[in-house]
Amino acid sequence: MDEFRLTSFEEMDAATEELLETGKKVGADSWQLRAKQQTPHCKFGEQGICCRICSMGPCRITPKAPKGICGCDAHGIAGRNFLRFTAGGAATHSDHGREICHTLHTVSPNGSYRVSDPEKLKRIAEEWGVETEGKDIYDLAHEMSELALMEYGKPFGVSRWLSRAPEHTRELWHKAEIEPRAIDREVSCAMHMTHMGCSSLSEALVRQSLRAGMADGWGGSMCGTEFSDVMFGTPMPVDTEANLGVLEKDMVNIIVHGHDPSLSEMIVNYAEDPEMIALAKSLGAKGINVAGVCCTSNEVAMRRGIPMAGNFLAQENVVLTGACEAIVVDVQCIFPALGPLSKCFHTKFITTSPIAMMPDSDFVRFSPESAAENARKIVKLAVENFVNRKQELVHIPQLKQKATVGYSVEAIKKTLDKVTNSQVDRTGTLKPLADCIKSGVLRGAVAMVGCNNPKVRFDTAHIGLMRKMLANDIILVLSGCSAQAAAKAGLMDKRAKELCGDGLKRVCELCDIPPVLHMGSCVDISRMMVLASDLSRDFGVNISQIPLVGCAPEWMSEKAVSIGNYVVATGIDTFLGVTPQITGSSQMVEWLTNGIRDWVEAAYTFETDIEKLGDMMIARIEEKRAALGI
Ligand code: MSK
Repeated sequence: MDEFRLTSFEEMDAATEELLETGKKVGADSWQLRAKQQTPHCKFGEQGICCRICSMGPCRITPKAPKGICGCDAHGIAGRNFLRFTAGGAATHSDHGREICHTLHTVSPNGSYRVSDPEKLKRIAEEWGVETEGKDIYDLAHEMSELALMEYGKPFGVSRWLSRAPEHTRELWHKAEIEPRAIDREVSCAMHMTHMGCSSLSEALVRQSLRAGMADGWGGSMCGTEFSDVMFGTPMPVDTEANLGVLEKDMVNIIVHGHDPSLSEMIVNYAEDPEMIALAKSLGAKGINVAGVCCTSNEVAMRRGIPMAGNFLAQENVVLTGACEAIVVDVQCIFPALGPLSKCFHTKFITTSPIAMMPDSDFVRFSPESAAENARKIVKLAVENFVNRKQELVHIPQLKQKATVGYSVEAIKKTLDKVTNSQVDRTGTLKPLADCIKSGVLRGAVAMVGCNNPKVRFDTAHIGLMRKMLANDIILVLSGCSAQAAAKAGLMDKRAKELCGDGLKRVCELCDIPPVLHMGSCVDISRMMVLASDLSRDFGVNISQIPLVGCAPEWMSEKAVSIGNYVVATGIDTFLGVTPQITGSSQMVEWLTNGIRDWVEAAYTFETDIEKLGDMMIARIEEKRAALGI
């Protein structure tokens, strides 16, 4: 076995520099260049005190002009902006979840989509009080998809998924009036509240921000995750590889990018079709290689072992290799820059959703009803493009690491069952994990999530913080682009246990796991909410008392704010390495970093110095331990 070592930042930067050199030869633009052109950023925007909500303005708050034309102050403006930001994220994740529910409605035994995990479907049905006895599994799937779709617009009641949370947490939500009602209602209500002449009270705007976030994490995202598992399988540990070196010089490379597994699953199926492989071979390729970028990558990696080419800020790099026949995208986190960039190479930039249409792309409209036909067409387009590759532009950086991914909550419990649970008859629980934390073998856990952001040197905050946690015997669960950062660097290789403190290393050896556990895409942070809820029960304490914190060190998107809001609202202190655009309002800063603690027993910490951020996270974990007397 080759010797294990992490890929360094210097190696990654050098690889990017080489690719940018190729880019210069063909006149390509890059995010690095555009980020330079956009700095310094507008101070009003950065502090959240520019209001564009009506056409009397835009109004900007300054010492000389402390109120907008309507009289709204900095607190109201920053608060409204924060709530709209959250609503954007909640809408996005939740609409993804809705698409998945619609896809579930199309399942049939001989169709493009089938039920892969009937047991999970039955479990959810029972949770929702739906009779399963003697019911055909496809009839049940259709019934459940209709019920799930009703979650988006039901006139009365609160989200069905809330029943998964411990009673204490549910009581807090009820008292704070942040239980999400229908998913769409919370987004709609956020837009209503922020319309000119509605809410300008920071407290009310923060409260709805948490509620809209909850509609995402305990609503739309949970629909997306759970019903994706039903259709495509609940992730279980699987080996894969990560970083740009997963692209193959002699093969047709198809990159899937975005978030929705309905498309990527079908692309993977057709890339394995003997007819397509024969076509590729007839055109001089050795075969077809599918790799992923961003959360689509997480989806197909953890269910199919498809390699991960890169995370958010690596998306242009895959095209710059000159070896990408097609970059096929669905929705979210896709740079519009990919169109013009692809035109500098032979790459086909294929958009597939009316929700994410972009210039300079080939649009192949994808729908669950015609999924097979669409996917076949896309794979064929990519394969036929192989002959157009310009060999003189091909340069694939040889950076690649092994990774074990696919730790759903079910997979974590199964892993524990194999090691310890079965011996003491407590299968299906997280009790061994709770015991490890109580005894101090593990000091605690961190849920690290989120994107990349050009404001932070690419991946350094993710990796720096992860290494610090591991050395301090703190286990990590990861999702989204944070998970890919870890995989690219080598932290999802089981041999990375060598970087851990003695306690965590022992746990990794016993359980045969990497020290950072891949839990999926950004929608799958809902899995972490279920994990925290189950851990709270098995630990015998409230979620907020568990030595567990959340962290998004390089976040950038509206979705990330929505996520942050539901993680905090669930009782998990959350640490951000990029400050949200609210600092123009002392009230907003106070509410988010302190005030909300009275409602949900957790709050945010913002700190851009990553060393300090890590120290604060460890200190918080240790405080929680001390409070429990462990
Ligand atoms: S893809 S939201 S850059 S995690 Fe989910 Fe990555 Fe952030 Fe998009």
